[in-house]
This record gives sequence, structure tokens and C-alpha cells, in this order.
Amino acid sequence: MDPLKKKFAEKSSALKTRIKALLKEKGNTKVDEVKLSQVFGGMRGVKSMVWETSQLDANDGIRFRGYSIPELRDLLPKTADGKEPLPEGLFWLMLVGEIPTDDEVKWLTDQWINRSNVPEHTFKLLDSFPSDAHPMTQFSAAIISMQTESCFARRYSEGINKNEYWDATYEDAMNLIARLPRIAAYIYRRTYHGGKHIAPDISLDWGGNFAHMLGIEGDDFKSFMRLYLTIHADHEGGNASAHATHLVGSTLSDAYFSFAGGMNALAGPLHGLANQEVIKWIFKMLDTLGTRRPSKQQIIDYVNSTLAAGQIIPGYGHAVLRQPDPRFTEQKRFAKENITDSDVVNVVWQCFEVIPPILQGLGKVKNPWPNVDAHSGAILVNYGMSEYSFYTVLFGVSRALGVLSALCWSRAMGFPLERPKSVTTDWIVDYMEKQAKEMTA
Ligand code: HAX
Repeated sequence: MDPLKKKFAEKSSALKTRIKALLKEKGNTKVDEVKLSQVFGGMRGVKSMVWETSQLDANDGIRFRGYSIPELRDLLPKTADGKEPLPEGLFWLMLVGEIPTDDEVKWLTDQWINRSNVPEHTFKLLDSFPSDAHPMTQFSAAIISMQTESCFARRYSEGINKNEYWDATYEDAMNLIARLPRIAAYIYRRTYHGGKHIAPDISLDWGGNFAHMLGIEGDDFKSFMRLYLTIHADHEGGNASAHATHLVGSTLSDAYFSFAGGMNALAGPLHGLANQEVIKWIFKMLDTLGTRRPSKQQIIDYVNSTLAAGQIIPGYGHAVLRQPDPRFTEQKRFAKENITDSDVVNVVWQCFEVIPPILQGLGKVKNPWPNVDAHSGAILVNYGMSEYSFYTVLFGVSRALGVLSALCWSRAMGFPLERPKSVTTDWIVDYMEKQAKEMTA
């Protein structure tokens, strides 16, 4: 058994025993109550699933196994000359709850290189798409096409013991993560660079090699990719891409089906597609205003015109956060340290000053602050990647780390098929009438 799998087996077996005892002793304890506004309101805040890899606090933001993003930047292994954490290290941390050593991360990098072979039929499928097919359409289809390789599906059909579900899921997760940079880079190069593909450089780490295959050279871009792939990886379990992956996985669909489900959720403009919408909105604003360096007042007027047209301001607001997203702040830190005088980055910073008070003034937006998607596009544009329709694929490659490590945990814990109860509006009205009668009786 490989060292990571062995660690996972030990840790997950211990947690399974702990959960069993907890449920036996305190299974009837209430941890939440559901209000009618939550039933109609997208289940905001309802505590109804377990997710070990990360936890989100409305004010502090995301913590991966208890560590904030700045802490991870200090603690996770880096390349010899790099300042940003290696995403391999975060995967290790999320999977087994320990900060890995440099050697452990090197082992994981090598594993993913060894497992990165993409089946030929996936490339053929991608080549059959029109070049203007949205990159997320291509990405989702490519993931599903690789389901033919699923270890879980094969072993299930052969008759796998329930206690080994996690083992087959681990194999699928590792193989899938290893292949994603190759697939994403293939989509990018065929869609925007005439199909001139770039062979992997197996001397590089997972994120560095991805940057190389995208065709954007330079150490700064590689550094940014490592940071990007780290900070987008997980955002607890309730967000749409994580929850969709979890839901599909709960039916014992394998990791390929589950992750494709998550990516289809990520492709929505209220979720991961917001990163493309932000830069599209900024480009449109600059075109409309006829300048690359708008004044604050010009931005304020443009924001108000967007809202007056009944549209949302992409990159602002959040279902859980009530402060600027630490992932936004981290990208701002990176841009300040590495980028000098980029018009688009400057516009993002001006937006950060002017948009929150406007959204606050609407009186209904619960979080007027920028989220992760408000910043990433401007940095990518700075490095020459202005094809914004591709941005959500980058997010998806990173998100695999969180949702697939969490899927391993779900299978190891033996979590059951997810199946909440739905009701009709008539049922709710009847229920409330009965409650009112009982109160007055
Ligand atoms: N611009 C304009 N209006 C906004 C807004 C924004 N950025 N954010 C929220 N609102 C509006 C909502 O549309 C809603 O209006 P109605 O009552 O008229 O329907 C009202 O304010 C209350 O919404 P909320 O409770 O504050 O926010 P939700 O929890 O319902 O939604 C969203 C959270 C992120 C979907 C929302 O803030 C939004 O649409 N933001 C813009 C899109 C975006 O950036 N999405 C990415 C989020 C982060 C992420 O998942 N990244 O992948």
C-alpha cells in the first residue's frame, strides 16, 4: 500500500470508529433547526452534511484542516526557488490532516506524473467538439469520457466489499487529479492556439507543469498557478460544486461521474463561471467608457447602470462570507508583490473601493464584499491569458483537490445515499395552520 493511502486508511478507520460511538451516544442531539425562509431560500446555513477537509467561517473565511491561507503559505512545501505553496501539499493535508514534508510532496508529484496518461479516446472526443464549444462543456465531457478507466466501477461490477469502497475511490481520485492538467491544457491549446499542443515537462511539479502545458512561460506565472490551484481547492462542503460532487457520489457513482457533476455546477454564473463574468464585465466597461484607466466616478456610474439594467455585479457577494474573501486578499497580495502597473489589476482594486458601498446601499445584499472570482481574471490577463471563457476550467482543476479528497472520506465513512425530504407549498401552509391551531387549543 502506498504511504499516503496507508496514512488515510489509519486516519479514516479511527474517525469511523469515533463517529460510530458519537452517533450511538448522542444520535438524537439537535444541531440545528430549519426556518421556513431557509426551506425556500436555498437551504442557506442548514447544517446537514459532514465535510472534513475544510471549514468556512462567515468572517474569517476558509480554513483547510484548521489552517488559514496565510498559514498555509508559510507551512506547505514549495519548490526550491518558489514562494507559493505547492497544491500537492494541500491535497496531502486535506486527505490525511497533516502538513506533509518536502519528500512526501515530491512523492505525490511523482505519483501524479506516473498516473497522468490520458486515454486516447478522450483526446478524440475533444477534437470532435467545435472550437467555439465552451471550455467547461469540453472539460465536463472529457471527465465523463475517462469514466471508462474507473477503478471503482470495475471493482464494483466484480463484487467489491463495502469496506474497500474508499480504496477504489482513492485510486480514481489520484488518477483523475493526475490527468486534469493535461486535459485542461489540451482544451486551452485546441480552443485558442490552433491545436498547437505542448508536451508535459515531467521535471516540473503538478502546477508548474500545468502552467508550462498552457504555453505561458515564466516563473511568475508558474508561481501564480501554484497559488491559484491551492486557494481554489476547497470551500467546505455546502458550495454547489462540492455539494453536487458529494450528492452524485452518495449514489456510489464513481469519482468520474461525481466530479463531472460538480463541474457542471461550477459552470453556473452564480458559482465558478463568475470568474469569467468578472473580466467580461470589466472589458465591456472599459470598451464602453473608451479608456483603460477609468476614474472612480466612471466606475461608480457603470456599476449603477449595470444594477439599473437588472443585472448582478459579478465577483461580489457570497452565500456564507460576510467579509472580503481571504482568497481575494491573497491574490491582491500576490499582485502587489509581482505585478507593476497593470491597468486591469488597477481597475479591480478601484472596484474594491467603490462597489461595496453601492451594494450596501441597495439594502438587500447580505455581503457587499468581493469574492475569490473578483481578482483572478485580472492577474491572468496580466500574464497574457485573456481568453476568459477558459477561466472556470482553471478553477475546476483546483476544485478537484478538495472535492475528491472529501469523496474519499465519504466512502471511507460509509456515508449513505443523500436524500433530503421535499414538501409542497400546500403541505407547508397546512402544517403551519395545524401548528397555529395546536398553539391556540
Ligand atoms: N450584485 C447585485 N445584486 C446582488 C449581488 C451582486 N453581486 N449579490 C447579491 N445580490 C442580490 C441578490 O441577487 C438578491 O437579490 P433579490 O432579492 O432581488 O433576488 C439579494 O441581493 C440578496 O442576495 P444575498 O442573500 O446577499 O446573496 P445569496 O446568498 O442569495 O447569493 C451570490 C450569493 C454569490 C449568488 C450572490 O452574491 C451573487 O449573485 N453574486 C454575484 C455572482 C458571483 O460573484 N458569484 C460567485 C460567488 C463565489 C463563488 O461561488 N465562486 O465560485
